Formats: sequence, C-alpha cells, structure tokens
Amino acid sequence: MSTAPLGCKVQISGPDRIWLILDGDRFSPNPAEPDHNNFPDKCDNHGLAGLNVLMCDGQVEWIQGGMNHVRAFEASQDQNRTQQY
Ligand SMILES: [Ca+2]
Repeated sequence: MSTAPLGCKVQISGPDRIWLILDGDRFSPNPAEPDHNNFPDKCDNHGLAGLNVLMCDGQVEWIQGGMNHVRAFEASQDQNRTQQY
C-alpha cells in the first residue's frame, strides 16, 4: 500500500464534497474482525462495498469502499490518511 500523500493540502473542497452524516457504521460483533470508525467494514450496513453520505449541500452520494472511500473522506476532512484499513 502506498503511503504517498493524497494531495489534499492543495484542494479546496466545496459543500458538495464535505460530509455531514454517513450511514450504518456499526461495531463489529466479532473481535477477530475489528471495525473501523467512519470506514466501510464487513459489519457495516453495506459491508465493504461502501456507504451513503449526506453532503453539506444536501445531496446524498454513494461512496464506494476501499481507497475511493479514503480519497473522498480526506477531501472532506483531511486527517492525513493515505491508505485503507
Ligand atoms: Ca466501520
């Protein structure tokens, strides 16, 4: 996995890319498969496939899991992540 920066420092995200609410981020019932906060896991509403996100402009968008999710999350609220779990 790459640990290269995603380039968020030079991006200006508008309300259509800023997340307000995301769906079904649950606690894992299985300690062998831990969950990750604000990331699609097997135990979440849509599993590893992704999640629905309410954006700041009022639209709801499907965000596919994996690195697509990491890029979209970082564009919304840069936490300096560079890879998925
Ligand atoms: Ca999760």
